[in-house]
Amino acid sequence: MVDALRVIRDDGSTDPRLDPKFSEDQAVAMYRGMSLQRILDNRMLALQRQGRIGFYGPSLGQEAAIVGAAMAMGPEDWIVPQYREPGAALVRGMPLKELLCQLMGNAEDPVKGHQMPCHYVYRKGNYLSISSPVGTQLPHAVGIGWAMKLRGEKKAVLVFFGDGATSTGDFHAAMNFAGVFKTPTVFLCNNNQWAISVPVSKQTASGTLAEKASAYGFDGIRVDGMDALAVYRATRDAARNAREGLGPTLVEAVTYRMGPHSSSDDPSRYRDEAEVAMWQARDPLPRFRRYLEHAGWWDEGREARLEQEIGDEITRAVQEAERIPPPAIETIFADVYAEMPPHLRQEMDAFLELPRR
Ligand SMILES: Cc1ncc(C[n+]2csc(CCOP(=O)(O)OP(=O)(O)O)c2C)c(N)n1
Ligand SMILES: [Mg+2]
Repeated sequence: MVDALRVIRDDGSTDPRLDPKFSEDQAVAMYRGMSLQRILDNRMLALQRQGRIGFYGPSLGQEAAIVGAAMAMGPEDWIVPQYREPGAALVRGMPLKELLCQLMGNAEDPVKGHQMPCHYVYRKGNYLSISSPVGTQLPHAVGIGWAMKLRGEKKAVLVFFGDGATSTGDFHAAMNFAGVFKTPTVFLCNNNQWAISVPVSKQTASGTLAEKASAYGFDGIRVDGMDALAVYRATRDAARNAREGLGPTLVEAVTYRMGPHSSSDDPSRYRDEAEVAMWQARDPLPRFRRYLEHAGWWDEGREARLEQEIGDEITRAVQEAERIPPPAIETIFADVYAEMPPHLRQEMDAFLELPRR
């Protein structure tokens, strides 16, 4: 791997120059966030196979890059997700049940089933709704940052995207605009080596993704994305600079998509198992656990209790969400206009007539 910022060493000790010096509570909260994301992923993939949810996109292997970055942002900042970051929504305080309701598209889904499953939104936590087209969230995030700047607010925006998104026109437009207007944007590229079946080597001829920032006139930094403290450190510093008016930063988190692209994908069709095994040895969870153990904050007992607690929490949320009925038919026609125009009302009335006929 090309040189990347690392904080947690193999033995669980940290680089003293870069260690963010967490308290035990902060460190455990970070591990909890990553474990929640991991256990949730496995449970949701199983739920999808049982036909209880329609679709799921896991983030197996990317927990450090997602939770580490989200925890580095302040409560007033905004998070603009890609589609693999329920872990970041949960960090912002989204209740697990609400997340499950979104996956089921039921009556308590905040977007009433109008979005695809896995397209969470958590307005209270400044967590923007997800856009399916690759890369379109990048100009959105720059626009939000620009608005903050025009209003004189000292806030920052964190935007997540993948290595594949760096090949889109939206990436270049967003990076260029952010550089010229010095918007308070933290570009967090999750370089997980694959864009469905396209490897990163076919995505770019650049040596790294981070170096693309220099063409737009700002800094790019490459971090070990399997090291939550390294991601936290780089994101926290970038967000601080953004709030201080110093402009954007591109953070390339080098990770690996250990699982399938989504519940509709079978990666054994296009990639070598040996590659997966190589990256599994760098799994961000055992890595962080070694850091906790080295600090004297963790043991088998705490691990077992955490797993049990998270498992029970997810079970409760699933049970509660499954009791909620689908959204009312009328909701299909709602939320299009502030006030429903006559032609739409006519369509709705005709539609509601159907079952009666
Ligand atoms: C504009 C557009 N083209 C194609 C797709 C289909 N698609 C969905 S995700 C994806 C790959 C994205 O890869 P990357 O940006 O590396 O993110 P990752 O899935 O690896 O997290 C593609 C091609 C899409 N959603 N939008
Ligand atoms: Mg990718």
